[in-house]
Amino acid sequence: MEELGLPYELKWYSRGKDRLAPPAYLELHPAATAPVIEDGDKVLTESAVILEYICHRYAGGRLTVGPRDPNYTDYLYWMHFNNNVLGMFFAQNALKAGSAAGPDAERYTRLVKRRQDKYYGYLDQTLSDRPYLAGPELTCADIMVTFALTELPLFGGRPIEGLKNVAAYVDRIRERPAHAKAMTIAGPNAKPPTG
Ligand SMILES: N[C@@H](CCC(=O)N[C@@H](CS)C(=O)NCC(=O)O)C(=O)O
Repeated sequence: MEELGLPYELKWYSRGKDRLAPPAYLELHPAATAPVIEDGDKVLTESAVILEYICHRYAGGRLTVGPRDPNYTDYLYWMHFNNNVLGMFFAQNALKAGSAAGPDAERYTRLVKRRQDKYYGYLDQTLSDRPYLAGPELTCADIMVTFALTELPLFGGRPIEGLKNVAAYVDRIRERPAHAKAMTIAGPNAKPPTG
């Protein structure tokens, strides 16, 4: 919303003592995943869905790439990159929690490591010749992927150490006024609004 300069209201839901989403958040949507948006009587989850919905419905397709554009496949691929990242993240957490043991644990550990190495390696390689993932301009694909690079490591996701082009890309994103403002309002160090 900050990148598009559109008006919105941010609602804050504090976690319960169990560190899970509170009942009011579950009432909003049974998936209880973040993010969730409310637009009139519509309630939407899934970040990729939310991004495309807002850009097409309220911004004439800005920040998106169309099927006839030459960079469409790049856009599509990076829009969905988090499917892999989050899969690895949850597998890693399950392994840490000890839900897999013996040969299974060993196999999954190797699988996660191999995927992490290859996927993040491909990300770094992609960013060697372009400032943003789908080309010269920021798109929703960058908004999708940035979360995995800046926020997920705070919860145990793969850090970006050793990935030179990714590190420069993250700096580039952080320098954007819209990103900086969004982080002030809703980033990991943001405080709930008072009153
Ligand atoms: N595929 C979903 C994944 C959403 C997701 O798992 N979000 C995390 C936060 S980043 C979540 O809701 N975790 C549960 C929790 O934090 O309680 C999307 O892209 O929106």
